[in-house]
Amino acid sequence: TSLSGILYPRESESREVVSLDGIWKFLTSPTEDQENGFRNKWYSTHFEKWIQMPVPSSYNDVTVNSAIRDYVGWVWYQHEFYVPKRWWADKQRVVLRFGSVHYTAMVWVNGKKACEHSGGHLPFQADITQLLLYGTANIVTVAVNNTLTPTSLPQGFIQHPNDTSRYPPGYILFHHDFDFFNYAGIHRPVYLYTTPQTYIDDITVITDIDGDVGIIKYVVKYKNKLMDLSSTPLCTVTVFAQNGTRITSVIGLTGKIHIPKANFWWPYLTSPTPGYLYTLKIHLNSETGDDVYRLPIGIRKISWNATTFLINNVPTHMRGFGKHEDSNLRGKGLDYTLLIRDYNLIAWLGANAYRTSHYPYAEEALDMADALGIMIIDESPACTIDYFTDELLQKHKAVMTELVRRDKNRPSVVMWSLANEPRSFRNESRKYFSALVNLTKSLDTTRPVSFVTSQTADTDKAVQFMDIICVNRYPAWYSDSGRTDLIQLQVKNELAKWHHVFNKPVLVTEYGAGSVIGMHTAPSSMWTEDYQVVTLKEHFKAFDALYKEGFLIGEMIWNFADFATPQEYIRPGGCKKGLFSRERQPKMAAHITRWRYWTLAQNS
Ligand code: GCB
Repeated sequence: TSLSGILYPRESESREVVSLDGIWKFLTSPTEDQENGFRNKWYSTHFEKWIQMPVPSSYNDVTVNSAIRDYVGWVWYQHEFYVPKRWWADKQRVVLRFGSVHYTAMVWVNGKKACEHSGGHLPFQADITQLLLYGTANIVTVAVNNTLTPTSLPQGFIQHPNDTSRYPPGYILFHHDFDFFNYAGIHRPVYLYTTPQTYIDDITVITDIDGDVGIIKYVVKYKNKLMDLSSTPLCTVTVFAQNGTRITSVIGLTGKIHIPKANFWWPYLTSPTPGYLYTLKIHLNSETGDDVYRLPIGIRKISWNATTFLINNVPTHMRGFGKHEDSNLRGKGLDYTLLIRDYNLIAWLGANAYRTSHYPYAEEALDMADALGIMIIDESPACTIDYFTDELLQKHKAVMTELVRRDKNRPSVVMWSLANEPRSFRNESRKYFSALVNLTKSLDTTRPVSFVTSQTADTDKAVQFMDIICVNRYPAWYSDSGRTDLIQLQVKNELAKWHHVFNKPVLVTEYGAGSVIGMHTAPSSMWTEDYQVVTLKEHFKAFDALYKEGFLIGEMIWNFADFATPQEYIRPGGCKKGLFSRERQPKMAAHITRWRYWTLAQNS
């Protein structure tokens, strides 16, 4: 049986959506007795002792307790809620949906297991119709474990050191090789939503263009919960323009719609109406009643060849950065204020693209990208894979399947990134990535597939399978530290080599320098804002030369904003390569990037 759909919960005339966000009860398991909560069935009654925890949010930075900040293992959340009796009377199907819980989650409703999921950053849900009590209090309990293993994505490693002269018995040392803090908790919204018994389970939309005609191909999948239907439901699909005007309707669970003189989806600053969205209204009529779902769509076409990346047949350069879901206090918790602030800054910079480094971002963030015309490189949570095993590959395939299922209809998503900086010099990475590319291409034939390498054209074993070469490079930072005079020469030679060895377009997915906001020297030196500015400027010159050669398709700075890392002596309180501080205020580097990106936009 194929995976069910995971459509974003949206209200309609047939669906209700209720948010369970708010302040939940929270407690940690005793470190030395991780099974305690399971043995004593913490999910079957109200917690006896707890602290308050906001949802959505990471739990790490909310308290003043380092044991909670650095906790490794099972933590528990609990919340009480009500559902109306009429949902039962009206035979509604009720679904509980989590936008993301990091990393492993087990969910109980009124003491009964509802679902489990492993992998942060992607949604999961369960039909809880039969577990609910209608018209009286319900309890939802969620056990969350942030432990990463050699077969989780990303990978992590637990050590139990036995040197008792240095570590007490039972002491856990947890480490991972990726460079950001392993925030954990219920990170994204929790929703209850209803559907009728026969419901729209999934929608797949593929768009194309022909002259000024927009083409929308769609497939609607429905499911039927209880009885067998005696006839196939009637599906009516109506297209609405952005201003709400009805354009056309067709009938059928699959179909192809032509929109004459269509408004195509264009990236930011390439059209007066970037991010133009139509609405596809799906109306399913069956003997159990009607179900209605509205899906925003953008009409656009992606193509690429050995040198060029095109949107709607127009060669397109990406101007952007890598980001993180990261901010003070909330960690990776979705925050609407931060979300809108970030998009205001993206628009201010004149950027048109970013990579969801190093994991899939919140659906709410991608909604904004769809609507503003920001191109997204949609990355899986496979950061810094060290060891390649069949077990990990199976997990990675499952994650790519979940990611494509979630984001396949988004116009903003223009490329899949399978991983960031895996150890792709290892021979095992060849088979591993070839299998992953094949799987991803079988799930989506319309978008290029890549991963982000930190290897060289001579050592990398996996880039050969990719559509586009994505490279991270830190001249004058991690190599030849302090030597900004070498940047132009090194960047030009290296990127040209990538192209000439593989005959594919090249995208710089990371480069930059750390700067502590407010720190200055002349001449510039590492960690000052001046040095970050010089580093970027030298790269700009190299990129301009390479655009003339024709194979560079874009530039992405590391990083949009400063973010939290594990505590390390190479990081002054986190990764400081942001154009903005962690509080989202501009450094000098933001101003020169703004000047560059607006200039590039005007010349394109
Ligand atoms: C990288 C990684 C990124 C780090 C960055 C850095 O190559 O891809 O996750 O944050 O370097 O600043 O060290």
